[in-house]
Amino acid sequence: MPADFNGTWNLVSSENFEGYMVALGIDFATRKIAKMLKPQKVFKQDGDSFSINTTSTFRTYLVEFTIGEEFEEDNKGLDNRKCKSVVNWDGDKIVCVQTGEKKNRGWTHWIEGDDLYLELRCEDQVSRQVFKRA
Ligand code: VLP
Repeated sequence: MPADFNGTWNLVSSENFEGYMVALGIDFATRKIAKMLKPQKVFKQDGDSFSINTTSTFRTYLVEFTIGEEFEEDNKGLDNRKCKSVVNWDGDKIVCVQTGEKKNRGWTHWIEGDDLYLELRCEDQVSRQVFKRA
C-alpha cells in the first residue's frame, strides 16, 4: 500500500522559503507577501493519480499529475516559468523533478506521523515546510 496523502493540510512551519523564492527570482514585494502566507494544501489521490491544490489569500496553484508521466508545468502565479515535470515514488515519498531553466528544481512530499512535509528545491536552496491536517 503506497502512502495516502488525501486530505486538507494547513501550513504550520516553514524554513528558508525566502532563499527558495530568491533562487526562483521572485521579486522583493511578492516575497514579502508570500512569506506571511499560511497556505493550505488539498490533496486528492486515487492510486497514482494526484491533484494538489495550494490555496492562500494571495494566490492559488493547482497541479495534477500521474506518477511516472511527464507533464508540462506552467507555474502560473508562482514564477511563471514553464518546465517539464515528473513525479515518482521514492518509497513512501513523492519526488517531483522540474526540468527547465532553473537547475536542481523540484520538491518532495512525505507524511510522518500526522504531519505532511514538503521540501522545495531550486538551485542551491532548500526550503522545508510542515503541514498539519485541517
Ligand atoms: C512563488 C514561489 C506565493 C511565490 C509567490 C506566490 C500558492 C508541492 C508544490 C505543488 C509548490 C509550492 C509553490 C511555492 C512557490 C513559491 C503563493 C503561494 C501559494 O507546491 O505541493 O506544486 O510548488
